[in-house]
Amino acid sequence: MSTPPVPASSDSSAQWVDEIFDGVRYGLAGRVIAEQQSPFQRVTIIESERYGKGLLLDGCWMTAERQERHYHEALVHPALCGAERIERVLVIGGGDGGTARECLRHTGVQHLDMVEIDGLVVKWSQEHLPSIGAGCWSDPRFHLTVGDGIAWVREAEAASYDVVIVDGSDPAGPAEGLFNRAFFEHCRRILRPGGVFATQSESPEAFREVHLATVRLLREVFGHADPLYGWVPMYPSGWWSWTFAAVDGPRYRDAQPERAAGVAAGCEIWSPRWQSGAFEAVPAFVERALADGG
Ligand code: SPD
Repeated sequence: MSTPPVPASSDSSAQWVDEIFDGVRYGLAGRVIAEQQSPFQRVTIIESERYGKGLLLDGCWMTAERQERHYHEALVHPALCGAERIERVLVIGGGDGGTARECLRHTGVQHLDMVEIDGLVVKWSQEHLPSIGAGCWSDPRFHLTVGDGIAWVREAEAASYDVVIVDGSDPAGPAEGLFNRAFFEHCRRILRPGGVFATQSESPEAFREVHLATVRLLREVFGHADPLYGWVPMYPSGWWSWTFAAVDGPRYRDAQPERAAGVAAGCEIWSPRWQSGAFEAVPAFVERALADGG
């Protein structure tokens, strides 16, 4: 039986805007304010009641003004506080600017390349979500290339970055190639000794197999890789992960105090204490699956 649409609130223009995944809806009350098919994906900007303006790609939640810190702080600071040096940073994806913004809060970063495939994501993030990228767009250390991040990594010189961060969407469409062995091997090749790699690694609940496969593969390619668990309430299941990898040991697990002190006061979620707990919060089923190799 079909049910009539339910107004999201007393504001008659508000509707539910949902990501529908595996029989579950993850929705915000709000309204679509811009939508367009780019050469790569459907880009949607909404104005939500609870979390401010937000971005969806192909109907999947990417970010929102009043929730993005859960995601960007968790992705960036374990890497930037763990690498031996942080002069040169590469961000693949990240077109809303939030990852670059958090990286550039570290004064030790001298040069940041960001390679985002979809120019419309950058343009609309600058226009509609300016608080997310904030000062990154005009920071002289920031260098944006609208292009293919997979090709960039393939063509980059060996040992040319201290930190490589992948801020992509789910492994379908333009982000599919950001989860495979060849891509991770190039990321390892372009890291300097003492470098750290970081990627969003999906939900241990909603994307269980992708999550496990990503952690296993990163361990094989880098030698050391560990997932960190947190929450992004608008994403499928709300339970999210980021995985960090390094060649010379799990240096991403312990935040260097001086670097941490430089950014912690400006964080909403991340702190060295939160990070320690989040690396320890490995669900039992993940621990078993990774130990079994099964
Ligand atoms: N299922 C959503 C995964 C999205 C990861 N990237 C978000 C982009 C935020 N900068």
